Amino acid sequence: MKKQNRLLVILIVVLVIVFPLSTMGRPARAESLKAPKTKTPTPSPTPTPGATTIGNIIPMPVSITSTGGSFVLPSTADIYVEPGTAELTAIGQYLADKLNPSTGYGLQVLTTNGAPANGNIYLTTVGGDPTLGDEGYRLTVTTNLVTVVAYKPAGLFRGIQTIRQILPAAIENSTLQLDPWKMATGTVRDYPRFTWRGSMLDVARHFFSVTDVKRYIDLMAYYKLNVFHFHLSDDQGWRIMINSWPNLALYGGGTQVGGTCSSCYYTQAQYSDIVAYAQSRYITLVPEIDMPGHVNAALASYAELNCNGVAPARYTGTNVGFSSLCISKPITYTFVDDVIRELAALTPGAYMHVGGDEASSTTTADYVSFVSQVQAIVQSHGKQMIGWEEIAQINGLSASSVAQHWNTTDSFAPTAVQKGAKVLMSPAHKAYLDMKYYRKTQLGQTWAGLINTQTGYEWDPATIVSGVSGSSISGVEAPLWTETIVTIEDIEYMAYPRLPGYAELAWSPVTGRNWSEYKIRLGSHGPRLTALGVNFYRDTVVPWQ
Ligand code: TNX
Repeated sequence: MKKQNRLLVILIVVLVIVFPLSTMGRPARAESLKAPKTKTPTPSPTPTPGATTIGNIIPMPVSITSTGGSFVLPSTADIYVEPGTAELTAIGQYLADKLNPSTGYGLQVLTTNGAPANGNIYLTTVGGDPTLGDEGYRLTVTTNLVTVVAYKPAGLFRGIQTIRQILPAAIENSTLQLDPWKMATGTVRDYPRFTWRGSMLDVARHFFSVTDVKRYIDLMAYYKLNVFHFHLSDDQGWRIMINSWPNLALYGGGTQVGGTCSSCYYTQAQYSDIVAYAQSRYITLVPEIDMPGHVNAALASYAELNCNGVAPARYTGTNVGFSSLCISKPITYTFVDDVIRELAALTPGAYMHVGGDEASSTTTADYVSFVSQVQAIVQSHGKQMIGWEEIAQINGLSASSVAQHWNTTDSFAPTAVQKGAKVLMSPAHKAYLDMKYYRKTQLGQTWAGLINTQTGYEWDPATIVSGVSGSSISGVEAPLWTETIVTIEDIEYMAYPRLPGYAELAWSPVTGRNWSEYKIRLGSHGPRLTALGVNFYRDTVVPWQ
């Protein structure tokens, strides 16, 4: 007997002793007959030559243990969930939809009680560890089975992104690719550092279709982001139909930076479709109606909202800080109440973003009076207020309100914390996706500085503002303002590769995080982003594969 064959026989004997036949589940499929079904993850006894370790996951997981073997997804594989869980079936289907185009395996979502036969993927909340939280998960890859266990469905969804990332990059192609689909064996134990890990998209300066918005959301999901902040109104356009004030969309939605824009708003049905799309990716949508400044589109749509009763022309430039709602007029608050009421009814998430930035044509006294009333309106509709950090100036700032830090100095972030509110970190010189990478970058702005991929990554949300740390930080958000951004390709160019870095700042433990290691991991995502069709910027500080 050849040495190799002898080893194989010894191995089979050892396996039969360790796993008696009576404990085996229903018959395993042909390609995995030799291997026992494992209920408890155990290190692979047969390291496969050439097998790698589990790596190159963004955001970096809390802990990874590699066991040196490999799992090869067989063509017969399916995805198993516990019966009676429509939500888990939907999560399984999301994974199937990601894996089927490139593998051609036609993975189906089937139900099981307990672990399925070898050669499958198993997603379960049975035995999920509550200490890992709502988004935590444990992924175990043995030579036989891929298992994600999570306390909540959201954790399974996050774990699925890890499965995608430890498969070969070609898995993300939308057309049939060559197998084998090999994954390194081991265990990933993971949960997020912050509960708010977001990105904002400005659809007011330039309008983007429902398809584009969904594309943005789906790419966010790949990096485990969980909040989509939707900047729906600004001087240049109003993008959501409000039934009680229809001209906001019908007239105010007719312009964008540079000129007119035909029907550039979302119907309420389209908005709800986007909300549901985000929700199915465990991403909470936070709508923003910017006020009392950044309201020229609204003022142009309704003369009565202006202090002088005269509607200004619509605006298609890029200046900021010139418009304001009329703080002293009662109809202003009827308007705010109607808008927030309609939006709150369409929005399952807890937060309403009310803007509040750059209200330089409003006096501080008026600003404070206005935002105080807006906070009460938001709360009367059962929601919590979030606004840009200037909102921290109001006297009765609720502990449930959130101030979004965006200035390049500490600004009002410390004030918000002193008043017991939380701060969301979006410092413009670190986290603004509309800042140019380099002086010569064709798109974007420079007012907050140049932000290459390294600058965007090398900061910590817990130390960026003095005195604002620990539990007073709700998380990290990277806003993409679109004065210079016109197409989805532009969006992708500015967001990638920086957004994965912000996702890591928001998810991964700070200890052990460093650019020299991250840039290599990010470089390994080049083929993934290519397979996903992302128009990413090949920043030369990253060693792209
Ligand atoms: C500042 S950041 C703004 C936006 C602009 C952006 C451009 C903030 C709260 N306001 O109105 O679009 O700069 O970078």
